[in-house]
Amino acid sequence: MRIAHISDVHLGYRAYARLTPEGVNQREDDVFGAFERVLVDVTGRNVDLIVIAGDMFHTVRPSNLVIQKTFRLFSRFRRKYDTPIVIVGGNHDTPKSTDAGCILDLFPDAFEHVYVRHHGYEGLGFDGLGCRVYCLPYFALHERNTQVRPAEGGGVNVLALHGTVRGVAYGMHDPVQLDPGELYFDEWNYIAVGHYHIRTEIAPNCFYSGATEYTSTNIWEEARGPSKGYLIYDSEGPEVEVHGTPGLREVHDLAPLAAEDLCGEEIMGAIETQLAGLNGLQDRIVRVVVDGIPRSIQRDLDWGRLRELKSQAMHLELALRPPARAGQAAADGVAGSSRPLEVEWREFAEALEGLPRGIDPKRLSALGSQYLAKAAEEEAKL
Ligand SMILES: [Mn+2]
Repeated sequence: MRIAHISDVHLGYRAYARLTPEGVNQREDDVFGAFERVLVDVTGRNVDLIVIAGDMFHTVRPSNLVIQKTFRLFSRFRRKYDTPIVIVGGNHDTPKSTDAGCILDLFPDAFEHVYVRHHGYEGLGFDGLGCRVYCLPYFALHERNTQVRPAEGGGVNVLALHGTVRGVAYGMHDPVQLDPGELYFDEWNYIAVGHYHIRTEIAPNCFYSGATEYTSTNIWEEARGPSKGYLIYDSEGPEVEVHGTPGLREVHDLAPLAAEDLCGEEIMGAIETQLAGLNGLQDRIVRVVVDGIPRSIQRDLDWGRLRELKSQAMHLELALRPPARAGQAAADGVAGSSRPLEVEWREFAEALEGLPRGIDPKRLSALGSQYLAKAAEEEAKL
């Protein structure tokens, strides 16, 4: 059987001031369009089940327009296909308290074969498919009092969860996190994880699919990572399939420009050269980083020209970073000696340069963190 694993769609996400001709925030429209195209793409790939592993909506109270558009989309989909859809509650679309009511509950009420779990850990049986999907929503993480393992018996067992897996997802500050050891990889056929927007392999049968669009608080980090999209688990296939979001808007985080010893005019020249490499700014989201530029030099930049460039792009962000203060590095070193080994490793691994071809720094960093977590676990047993 084949299962599409989608997560972190974030319908209703908004950014920047640009509007569509209809007056809708352009990025909200982009994010909706991305989901729509992903669903169409999925229908062409012979999938038996669709799992949305959390954060289908960006907020617990999406706008009426977002709700209407999502309903129409599900309705168009249901008229043509009866593929079951399992939606797991994420931190963005599930209110903390159950008495607030959850927007996701509208979907199984309105459409057949749509299953929603947003509080509590529960297994859903799909007898016709010979499959069970266990849902571990974000707000069930803290109250899980049983081990997250499938019940005895055959068939395909899938776990769908939304949350931070320690040592794999970075920059997450969730009070409750999962250790990789709590996931019992060997007992599941597949584990579909949502929450971290960057596609990441946790184990060969366990993935963060990553978001379908750039909607995290750090889209530049996402832009440097693997492509946006979704995954397909095939119980007969050799490995998990990666599918990109069709028609995705381009986001570029350009390599930082070193501005030490350059005058304003030279820095402008470097910016122009870098932007020219993009082959047009129109429709793109771009960040230009200028490192080591003193305030006195910032005044010398051609701000008229920069405004013109900004108006050409969907969004152009200019990050001007003043030179590091003398003694800063030494101070970091002192502070560093008392920091956890895991943090030390991550910063070291992510700063490595000139890695051999085919070695992904993110993956290297994640692997090291996994080994550290495993070692800590073993140490705790002694
Ligand atoms: Mn999310």
